[in-house]
Amino acid sequence: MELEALERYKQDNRLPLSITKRESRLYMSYMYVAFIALFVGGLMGLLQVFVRSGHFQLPWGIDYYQVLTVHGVILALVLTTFFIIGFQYALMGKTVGISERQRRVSWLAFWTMTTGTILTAVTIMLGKASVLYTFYAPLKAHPAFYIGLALVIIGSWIAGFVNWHQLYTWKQKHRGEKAPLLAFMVTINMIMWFIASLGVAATVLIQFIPWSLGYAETINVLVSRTLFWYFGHPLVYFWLLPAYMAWYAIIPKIIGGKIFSDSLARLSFVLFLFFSIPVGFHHQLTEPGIDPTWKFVQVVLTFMVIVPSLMTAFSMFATFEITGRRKGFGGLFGWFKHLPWKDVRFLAPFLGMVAFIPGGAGGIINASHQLNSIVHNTIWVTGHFHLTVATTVILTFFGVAYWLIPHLTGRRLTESINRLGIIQTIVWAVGMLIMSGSMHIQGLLGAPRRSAYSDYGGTAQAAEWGWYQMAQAVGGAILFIGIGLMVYIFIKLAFFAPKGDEEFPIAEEEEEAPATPMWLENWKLWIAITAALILFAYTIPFMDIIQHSPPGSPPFDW
Ligand code: HAS
Ligand code: CU
Repeated sequence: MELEALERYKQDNRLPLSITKRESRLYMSYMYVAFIALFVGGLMGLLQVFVRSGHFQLPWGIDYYQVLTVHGVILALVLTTFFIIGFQYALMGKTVGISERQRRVSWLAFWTMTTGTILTAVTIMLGKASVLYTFYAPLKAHPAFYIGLALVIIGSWIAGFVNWHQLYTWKQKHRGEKAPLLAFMVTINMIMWFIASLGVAATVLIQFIPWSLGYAETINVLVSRTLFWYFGHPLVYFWLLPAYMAWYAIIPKIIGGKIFSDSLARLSFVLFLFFSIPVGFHHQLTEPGIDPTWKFVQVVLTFMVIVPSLMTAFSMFATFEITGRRKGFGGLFGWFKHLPWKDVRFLAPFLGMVAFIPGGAGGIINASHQLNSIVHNTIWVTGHFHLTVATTVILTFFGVAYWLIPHLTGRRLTESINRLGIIQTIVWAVGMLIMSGSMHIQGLLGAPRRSAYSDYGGTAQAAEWGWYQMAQAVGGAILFIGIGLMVYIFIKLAFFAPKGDEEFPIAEEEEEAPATPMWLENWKLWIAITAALILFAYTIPFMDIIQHSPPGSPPFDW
């Protein structure tokens, strides 16, 4: 009873709440699935880089594309979604609390997602869905693959509804107050995710499932790709925004500083909501059948979505500099020295930020129509997303795991685990530098993505790729060591580290910063603007696609 009173006191006074054992179990369940996925997906990655080196063949008749599908689905879709939802739940639990009922419904979300994951994974393992993570039509998978994916999405929606309800419940008790920053951010990310995943749900339910069940003979390829990319681009921001949550609200605490600007952070998230979705055409720039004018419109909107990332970069530098100067480190770059380089909770996300400088620049290259025609469908793009999602996002998630896992399991991040974590971070950064660097160069030399090894009949061009393919294998092998280390650290933090009370770091706002204006929480307006932008960017070209697309394609079955 006393504990309850304490929690109520904390809630009334907007203090971070405690996470109960029962809640921890929920959040940890997501983490277990995420880290199992990391291991399985990482192993597949290792096999791929070996195959592509030209010196290794998969045993027992295993198919390269089957391995590649496991890799993409299990890492890009399963690992990310489970980690994000578990992490976001923890953020909500800590800032606005979770009720008994909300917690119970959250288990429904977990089991729906897990059932979907198992269904999809088994279908791929049986060789019935070697269609890669983008499952482009007319590649056809067994219906269970699509049904499994649909369940993962539906489960994530349930999680989103719970998150919104958590904030709503809190608001009822705190009328007229602004939502805690992290709860605001989670809410935005789940709104964006919900609106975006309607696109993939539509193509899966209306096109893929009936077609794979044999009720429809053909499939409209262009419609399916357009609906997929309507979802596929915001998907990458669904991965990025939780990393930004950690950068804005958690890293400042870890370095002993404060949040540079609460309003700037909120505004950047609102801008992500606006501009993440109406930009899918930048993945279809080389596709015939879409009017170039509308490609241009969506490219312009893509350049808009770069703005909130630049705001984030600005904000990070400001936080680092202000904190350093306050600690008495003067000079032009003296403040840089104060950063806690030996704290893995900082180092891992920091290297993630550094990777986003070339990663984001590569994105701007991709989005430029003329340059896209040089890099599209080459392994450059694979290099790009290994910098963005597999370095920036994942290193930040690892950085979060170092304190979140022990916090949830009542353990401690010991000195020795911290040291191992630093080694892990460096191994990851070096492995990725080699692998992603060689992918970028190889792509510029014309090497294709989404394809197994071939010397293309001994052509001179393919011969040019050789060394880079070897380097790719070296980088990939180093990364696999990184995965081994991370899984070991996870197990240690979850089950074996000494008992303790690890901090859940949430930074406070700068005192001098002006108060955050309440209009930033005008949800209805934000959703209306988002819908208007989507309708503007998609209505006419989509009608055009439906009316003029070529006849549907019969399945290409493995
Ligand atoms: Fe991308 C393809 C454009 C960001 C992921 N992207 C992909 C694919 C994935 C992906 C998975 O326009 C492949 C999909 C497939 O399978 O076909 N991308 C962009 C643009 C951005 C961008 C414009 N991408 C991301 C992020 C991802 C991601 C984030 C995952 C998390 N991308 C494209 C395009 C394609 C594409 C085309 C299609 C290519 C094709 O032809 O197929 C922007 O959001 C980037 C903006 C970011 C910045 C960087 C800001 C820097 C920051 C760090 C600050 C550092 C600090 C550290 C503070 C402008 C915030 C201090 C450092 C010191 C040194 C002191
Ligand atoms: Cu994109």
